[in-house]
Amino acid sequence: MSKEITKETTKAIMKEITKDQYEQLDSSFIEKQMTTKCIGKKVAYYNEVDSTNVIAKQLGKKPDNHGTLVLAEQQNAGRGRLGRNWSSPKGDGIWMSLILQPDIRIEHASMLTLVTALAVNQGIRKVTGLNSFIKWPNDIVINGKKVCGILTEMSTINEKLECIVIGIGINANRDLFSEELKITATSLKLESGKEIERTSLIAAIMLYFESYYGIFAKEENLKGLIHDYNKMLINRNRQVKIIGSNSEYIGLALGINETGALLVQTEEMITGEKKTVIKTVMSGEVSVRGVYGYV
Ligand code: BT5
Repeated sequence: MSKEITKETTKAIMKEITKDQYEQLDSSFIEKQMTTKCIGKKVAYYNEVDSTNVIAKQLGKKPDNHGTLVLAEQQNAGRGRLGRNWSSPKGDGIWMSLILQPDIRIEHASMLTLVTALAVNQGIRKVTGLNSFIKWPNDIVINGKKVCGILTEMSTINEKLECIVIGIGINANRDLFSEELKITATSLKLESGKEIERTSLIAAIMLYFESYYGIFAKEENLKGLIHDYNKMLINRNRQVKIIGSNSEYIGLALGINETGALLVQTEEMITGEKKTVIKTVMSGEVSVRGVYGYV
């Protein structure tokens, strides 16, 4: 049965067409925009993938892919941390994974999430002028809502590091979120009222990353980045709820230490007395929430 073409259906079709005319990403154009020495100099672009992190891990098995950036227009099975989903529709996001094949100790790899958060945050500020902040350890937030998430994974062979993959998901020009997501998520376009040129943002983030990564790699810690990171940390000097798998507690977030752990001041009963203690919270083990909301 054919459907009657009404004003409403025409409007809906036009909306679909416009939605499809997004700024198409182009790997050779992005490579030309890159002003880095190595990071993001090679770009592997895909129209549609399950997850750029999965592709990046496969490419990371081949040597000479240190710094290669995997980009996709759409992810059908985008991944968050701890088995969660990452919503990655076509055309209006930046879904990318950076491959690193560094000579660092395995236990230091998780610090790269924080190095990346700093780079993404600075890139967003530079290109959009928005006041973005870092929500420890892996989110970038604007006005209390999440605009970017980072997922660092690695592959090892015989306990030796094969590659590290840093997945970065940014809601760039997205207009709509599901009822559930719109409570905590936003996009750069919704916050700035302007369409974002994704290529410029990708290039800016890679440039910041290369510089911060160089500082991290000297001693394989965050000593040289703590000051900048803590300045951008939205949780700093705020009450946070630390949610572990078996317990949760509230405390005052003080900032990170040089291993990237969050220092949280709280009170505990020790031998019958209430004492102020500073807890060292490691990423991967917990979720952090504001006491009254997401941040
Ligand atoms: C993250 O996990 O924030 C890491 C997200 C990493 C995504 C990138 S995209 C490129 C690369 N390839 C992948 O497959 N992944 C990486 P987590 O902290 O666990 O947050 C996940 C939670 O964020 C979900 O449970 C939702 O509540 C929410 N969420 C899902 N999609 C979102 C979106 N597009 N924007 C904001 N929040 C979202």
